Amino acid sequence: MTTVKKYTLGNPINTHALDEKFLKVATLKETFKISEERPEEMELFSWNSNEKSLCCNLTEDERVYGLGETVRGINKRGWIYESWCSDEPHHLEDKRSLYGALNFLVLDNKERKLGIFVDCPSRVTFDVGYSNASELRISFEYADAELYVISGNHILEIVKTFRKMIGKSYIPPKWAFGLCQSRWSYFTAEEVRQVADRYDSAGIPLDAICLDIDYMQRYKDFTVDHEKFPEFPEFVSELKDRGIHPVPIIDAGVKIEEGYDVYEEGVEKNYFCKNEDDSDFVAAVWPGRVHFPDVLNENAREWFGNFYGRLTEAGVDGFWNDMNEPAIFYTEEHLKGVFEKIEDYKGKNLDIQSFFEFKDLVGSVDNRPGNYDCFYHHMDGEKIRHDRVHNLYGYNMTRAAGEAFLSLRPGQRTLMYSRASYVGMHRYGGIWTGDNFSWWSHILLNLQEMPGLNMCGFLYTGADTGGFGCDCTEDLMFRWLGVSLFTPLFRNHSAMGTRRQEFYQFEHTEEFKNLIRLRYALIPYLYSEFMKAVREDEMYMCPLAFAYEEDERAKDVEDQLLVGESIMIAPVYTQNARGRYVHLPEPMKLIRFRAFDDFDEEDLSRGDHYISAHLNEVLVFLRPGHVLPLAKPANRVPEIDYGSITYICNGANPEEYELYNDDGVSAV
Ligand code: MIG
Repeated sequence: MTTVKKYTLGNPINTHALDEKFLKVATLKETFKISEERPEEMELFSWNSNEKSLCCNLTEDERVYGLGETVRGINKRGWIYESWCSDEPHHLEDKRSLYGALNFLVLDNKERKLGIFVDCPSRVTFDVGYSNASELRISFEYADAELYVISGNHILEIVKTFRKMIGKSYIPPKWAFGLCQSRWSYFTAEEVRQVADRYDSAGIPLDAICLDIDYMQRYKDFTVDHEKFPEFPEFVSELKDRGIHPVPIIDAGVKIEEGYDVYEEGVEKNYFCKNEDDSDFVAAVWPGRVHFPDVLNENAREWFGNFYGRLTEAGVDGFWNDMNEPAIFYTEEHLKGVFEKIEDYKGKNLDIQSFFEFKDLVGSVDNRPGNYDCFYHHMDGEKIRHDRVHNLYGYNMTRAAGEAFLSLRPGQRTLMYSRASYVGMHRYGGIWTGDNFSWWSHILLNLQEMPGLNMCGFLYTGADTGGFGCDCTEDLMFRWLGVSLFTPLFRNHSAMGTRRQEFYQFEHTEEFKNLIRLRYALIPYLYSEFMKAVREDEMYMCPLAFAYEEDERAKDVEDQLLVGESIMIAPVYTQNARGRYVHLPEPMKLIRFRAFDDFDEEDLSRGDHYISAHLNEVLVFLRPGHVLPLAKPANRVPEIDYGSITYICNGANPEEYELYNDDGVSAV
C-alpha cells in the first residue's frame, strides 16, 4: 500500500507531467498548501522562504535514487544536481545537468521509503548531501511547484505508484528494437545505401538507419536536400522494401529564410517565441539564425506537429528530436554586445586579467544562462518568460509530434525519441542519452543512467553505442555491447570527424555479427519484458537495490542491472580487463554468450564471483525459477521466427514464461 500526499507551493504552472486520466480517478490522500504558518503539515520538510528551499534529513544509511539521466552513480547521494535541460556534451562528474529534467527521487532507509516528485518547470536544485551530508535540500528559482510525496513499504511499489500517476509509457514499433546504424555525416543517399549494403553483405542484422542533419536543405526542418537525396519518397520506399527504416532528425530551431514556408507561416501566425516587445526572438543554432516554434502554445504545437506529415507522407515512420533543450549557440542581442566589446581589446596588450576576460567574452556565447531569460511563450493565455518553463520545451516539441502522429498515422506506431525531456514526455516518445564519448567510463554511465529514466517512465531509451564523440576502439565497442544489447533503443551513432564505427569497420566483424545476432535472438524476450513493463508500470532495467531490498551488499552494486524478470547483466567496462567481479544476490546460472548458439553455462552460488569474459563474450545471469527464451535470429526484426524459440532454464519450465507478441506496428 502506498499513499500520496500533495503539497502546493505558490502558483504552479500546469506542466502536464501527470496523466489527466489519473487526475480524474485519483484520490490523493490529502493536499496541503505549503506555508510557514502551518509547518506541522509539512512533516517531512522544512521550508526556508529566504532561500526558497525545502530541506529534509537524510539518515546515515539512506540511499537516494532517481533524477533521470544525470552524471555519477545510481545512488545520487553526495552531489548537487540542477534540473535544467542543457546541451551538455561533456558528461563528466563536475556537471550538474544533462539534457533531461526529471525531478523524481526515491529515499530509502531502514525506517522509511519515500518517493518525491517536484513538479516545477524552472530551475530546481537538488543538493543531495553535498553541502551537508545529512540533508537533502531542494531549492527553487521560482517557488511555484507541486510536490508529491509517495510513501510505501517497497521502492518498486513507490515507483509503480508514481508511474500510475504519470501515465503509460510510449511504445515504439517493434522494428525499433532492432539495430539502428547512425552517424552524423552520411552526406548522400548513396552513402546511406552503402551502409545498408555493407551490413547486408556482412550478414549483420539491421532495421534502421538514422538520417542526421545532413539530409536537410541547409539545416531547414522538414526539407530534404534534393541534390544529395534525390527522389526522397522513392528512396524511403527502396530502403523500407529491404526492411530498413530511415529515421530522420528534426531540430528545434526553424531557419530564418525568405521563401521557406515553415518560417514564413510561423511569422505570419505568431507561432514563434517572442521578445519582450512581441517581435520574434532570434537565436542561432545549426542553420545560423532561427526562430523557436512556441511548442508550449497549443495552436503552435499543433501547427508544428503537422509538418512531420511532410516526411510521413514520404513513407517515413520514425524520427528523433534534437537540440530541444533548446540549445542556443548565440542570441542576436548578446552577440551584438560581444562584437562591441571586442573592439576594446584590439591592439591591447592582453595580460593575465584582460586575456581571460577576452576569452570568456568570446568563449561563453553558447548555452549561457542569460540566453534563456530573454524570450517568451504564450501558454494557456499568458505570456510567460522562458526561464520559468524552460524544462518543458523538449517535452512539448516531442508532444507536438506525438499528437500529430495520431492523425498523420492513425492506428499506427511511429518511432520517436528526443534528447531533452521532462516528466510526462514518456507518453509521447523515448529518449537517447545524448552526446557521450567513446570512453570506458561512459559504458558504465550508460548502465547507471537507465534506472533513473525507467523510474520516470522512459523505457524506450539507450545511449550512443560505441560513443558519439572521439575515436572508438574495437575493444571498447565489444564491451559496450555488454550493456546495449539489452537496452530497448540500440543505436550505434558517432560524430562527424570521428573514426568510423559501423560494426563492419572493425577487424573482428564476424564476432560482432555473432553478438548482434544474439541481440536479435533475444528480442522476443526483450520485447516481452518491455511490454510487460509498460503495461504494469514496472522497471525494465532495475537496480539490484530495488529488487533485493534485504541484501545490504546488493544496495552498493552500481554496475549490474536486472533486465526484465529473468536476467541480470554485468558488463565488463574496464579497458584491458579480462573479467570482473559480479555480485549474485541469489544463486544464478551464468550464461557466457559468444553467439546465440555458442555459449557456456555454469551454476553459481549466491555471493561474489570473479567472472572472466573475452572481448567477444557477453555475460548474462539467469535468475532461479526463471527461463530465457531465445529465437533463431533473422536479419530484420519482423523476420524473427517465433516458432524457433528455445529456452535456457534455471529451475523453471518454458510454459511458465509469458511471451508477449503482436504485429509490432499497430497502436496498442
Ligand atoms: O550540435 O545533428 O546529440 O546526436 O549527431 C550537434 C548533429 C547537433 C547533437 C546530437 C547528435 C547529432 C548532432 N547534434
